Amino acid sequence: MSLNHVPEERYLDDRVLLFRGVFDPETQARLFLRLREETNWLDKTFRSDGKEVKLPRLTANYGERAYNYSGFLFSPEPWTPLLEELKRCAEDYSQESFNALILQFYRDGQDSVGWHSDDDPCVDPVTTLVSLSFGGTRGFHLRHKLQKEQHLEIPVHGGDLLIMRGDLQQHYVHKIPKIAQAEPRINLTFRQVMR
Ligand SMILES: O=C(O)CCC(=O)C(=O)O
Repeated sequence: MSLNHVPEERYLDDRVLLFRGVFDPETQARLFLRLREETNWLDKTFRSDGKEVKLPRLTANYGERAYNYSGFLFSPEPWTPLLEELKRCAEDYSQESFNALILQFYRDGQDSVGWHSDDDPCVDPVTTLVSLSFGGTRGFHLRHKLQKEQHLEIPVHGGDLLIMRGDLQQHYVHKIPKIAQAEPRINLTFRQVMR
């Protein structure tokens, strides 16, 4: 399918497309504040070695379908007008439609998400995700599941839109590692849940 917009950067045989500064600095800063205030953020815990451990970030799920995300079953909140507007933007850039959204709030450099792929059973193996970022810059790392030396770090800034598509989730994992210092950052990933 042909795209409406031309990406500034392409990686991994066009399975990762990056559109820089889709939202100008003022707009992305305003959207960051609205998303921080208007989202029903959850402070989740998981069990590790018999202990309750906090997820190192706040998280939320909106949309039409429950999402089974890395072992957490979310009950989604309904779309808000703001999230519907951002969904339309994600759909315009990707030429795909989405029915679920996961939001992550990295409060500082100690918040992170570990290596994972978005290949949960509720999504198709060949799928498109659109990731919108607001606030501070973080390094988005991608690594091949088998050839671990195939490792890429892409700095993602507030206002950028990143598409992951094709069979990327089958072959690559991604993460946002901890860093010493970072401004707060909010990330939205729009997804199509099938089951
Ligand atoms: O914060 C990001 O850019 C990535 C978020 C992510 O990996 C996820 O929501 O599954």
